[in-house]
Amino acid sequence: MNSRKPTEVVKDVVEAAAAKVTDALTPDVPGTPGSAPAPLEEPTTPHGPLPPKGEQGSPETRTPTGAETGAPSISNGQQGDYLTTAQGARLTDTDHSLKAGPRGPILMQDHHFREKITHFDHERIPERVVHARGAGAHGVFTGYGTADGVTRAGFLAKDKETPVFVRFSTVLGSRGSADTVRDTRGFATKFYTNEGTFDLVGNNIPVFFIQDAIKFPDIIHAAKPHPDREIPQAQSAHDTFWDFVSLHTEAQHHTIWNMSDRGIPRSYRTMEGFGVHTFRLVNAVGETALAKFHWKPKLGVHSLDWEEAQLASGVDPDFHRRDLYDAIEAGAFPEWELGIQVFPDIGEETFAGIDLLDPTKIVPEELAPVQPIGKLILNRTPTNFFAETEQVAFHLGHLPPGIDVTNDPLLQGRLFSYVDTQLTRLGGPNYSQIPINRPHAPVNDMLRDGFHQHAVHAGVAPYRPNSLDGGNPFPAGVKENAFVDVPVRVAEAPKVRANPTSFDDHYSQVRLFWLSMSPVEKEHIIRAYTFELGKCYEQAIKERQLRCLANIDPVLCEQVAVGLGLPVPEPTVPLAEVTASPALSQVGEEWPADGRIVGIVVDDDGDLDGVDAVRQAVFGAGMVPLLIAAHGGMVGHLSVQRTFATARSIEFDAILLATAPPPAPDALPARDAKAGAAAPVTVDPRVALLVEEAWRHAKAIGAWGAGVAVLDQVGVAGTPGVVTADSGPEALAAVQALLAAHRVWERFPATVV
Ligand code: HDE
Repeated sequence: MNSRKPTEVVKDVVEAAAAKVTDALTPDVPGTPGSAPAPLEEPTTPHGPLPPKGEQGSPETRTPTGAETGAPSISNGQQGDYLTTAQGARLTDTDHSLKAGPRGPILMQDHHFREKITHFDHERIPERVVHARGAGAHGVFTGYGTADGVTRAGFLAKDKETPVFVRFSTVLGSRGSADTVRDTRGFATKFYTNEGTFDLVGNNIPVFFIQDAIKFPDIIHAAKPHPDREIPQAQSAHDTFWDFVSLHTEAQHHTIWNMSDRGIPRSYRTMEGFGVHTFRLVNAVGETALAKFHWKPKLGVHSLDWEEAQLASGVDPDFHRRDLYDAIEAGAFPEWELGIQVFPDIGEETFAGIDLLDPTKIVPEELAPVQPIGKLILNRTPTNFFAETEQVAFHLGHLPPGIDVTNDPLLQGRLFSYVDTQLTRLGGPNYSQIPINRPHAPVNDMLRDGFHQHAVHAGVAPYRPNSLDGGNPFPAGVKENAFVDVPVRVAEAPKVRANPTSFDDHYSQVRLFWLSMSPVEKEHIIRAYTFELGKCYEQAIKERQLRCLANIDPVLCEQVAVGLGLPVPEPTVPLAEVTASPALSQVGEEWPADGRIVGIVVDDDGDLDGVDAVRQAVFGAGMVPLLIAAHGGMVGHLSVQRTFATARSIEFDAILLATAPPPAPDALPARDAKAGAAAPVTVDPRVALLVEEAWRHAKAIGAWGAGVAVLDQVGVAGTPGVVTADSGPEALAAVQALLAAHRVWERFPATVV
């Protein structure tokens, strides 16, 4: 037996492996797969599992009923130096099945073979019916104490820190679909509060397609791939989606948000989040208020360009997932403020004429400001995707004392759906005992048995009242901080399948959204509708949606009609008189550039000292520099992260050119179509393409020294957001200033106002 502690052995192995790799070849950019560099030869000296990467975290080790165990989380998954069976018996060989002779049949008695294959056969679980594609991260929430007057929820108290797990997602695509498709994004947060877990299961869009939960299967069936061919994957640009939303006009508000830049976020880090429904808050003396939850990203709300999003779907389908994890690894921790809009709870459940129970309506921030109540920082990536991101189970019925639900008919239906779905997805009723779902508050329920029961319950009386277990567990009162349902009065009314008439207004807020957009955002909305409807086959569906657009705005309708080659219909309802809400626009301010990716084109003859200085300055500014050169390995004393063959513009927020590299030896169209250029070129065509695409996507471009020649060749010199400077650091400073506004929108003047 090895007498040394596993951690000591691990440390030696990591250090020995690291020593073999030169500093120059281990760039301090995020994304390396393991916690130690891989040695060239296969390691053969037994030692324990390597530790997770520095930025990785796991669920705290808690018992199934929420008690701290004190065990390090790494001991959860695997331990010991040797390969074993699931029962811990050490194995000599996992490469050969047990056979009757080397050429004979496999023997039934080969337990290791059967165990390995059987387990493999069952590795997959059903993916989520919606929000299947997602990425999670751990973090911490700190209360500001500013919500104390309206809610007694303890996790919002001043400086109170609560661990959280957040899962971002798309809605429509299957688990392996691309991140950057046009879609709504999920923004679900699990707060492990010591008064019980609170799940805020929201989206990046503050309204929803439907007003009643019973319509959820309809919108999802319409938006998912067609049932016959199962295409298109993760898209709304198809007939069934537009068929439904053009007939079911309460969906028009959500649809315009999806057609806006909100449907193609730059990053999970640059999304707002919304609880969507109105919740009811209860303070320490039992007073209630109505509230809507908002997440405000520190970096501002930013989006991709549509062509960029489409390219990313192929070039890097994991674009958002990678961005989230790379940013955390680089120390650019994503950050949001949680805020609430608060409304008096005076019976009607309306505010400024807006029905607070209608989930297709917002309350403009200008009418009810968002008041910050706490801060969320994501600072750890998961150690294991399946265990954490796939198995996390949210439910908006997971509420701590101080936060309660309202009668929003969408919310009411969701209260049913989330438990129901986990029963199939996670294989039974005990999914709260899976490590990522374990509460951090003491659990004493009377739920027993069932598939995958992890708790070893003592006692004989899981029922109440009992005397055999001494009466335990006892009901708590308000004094003991119990969750008390607010005794809201329910109006006497007939039992009906109907909506309140206030839900009938389907267009006023759609128009409000449109009128709140800046000109460039309006251009993007026009192109999105035109693209999506242009992908439909049925003429009637396009015409029907144009009728809806006529009820939103004549300019929008006309521009889309022109693109579709169809006549412009007349509105069927009067255009609503609305006041724009500037808070809905994404442009016009300046934001920090943390975690942004700057691509720097270099070659052996370029200003390498200047590039080094820029690289350091990019790191210093909390961004990530990626050097792009003709070949991998080293250029001078600098390590290269991307080559002309592997780089694509979508990966970079800005491009800096230190050189105008001539076509590299592999600039052969037969080998790399990107190298194909119709006319002879002096600069490598892949570099020219990089710059052209970045320019088309309104990105900042900077050049110094020899790099300036690329701008001339591509024909973008002197255009807005294309800067030249005498040195690398000066070029970077100019590009950084442009990055603060996210994109150089003025490069492409808008035609609508
Ligand atoms: Fe969901 N939703 N939803 N939803 N939802 C699910 O639960 C459902 C709705 C949202 O990262 C499912 O565990 C119904 C609105 C997010 O794990 C399912 C209705 C909002 C996530 C379900 C809605 C959301 C889900 C699928 C109509 C924004 C991903 C897997 C009444 C406020 C959570 C699962 C994660 C997931 C049902 C509408 C957000 C089937 C019936 C509105 C972020 O239970």
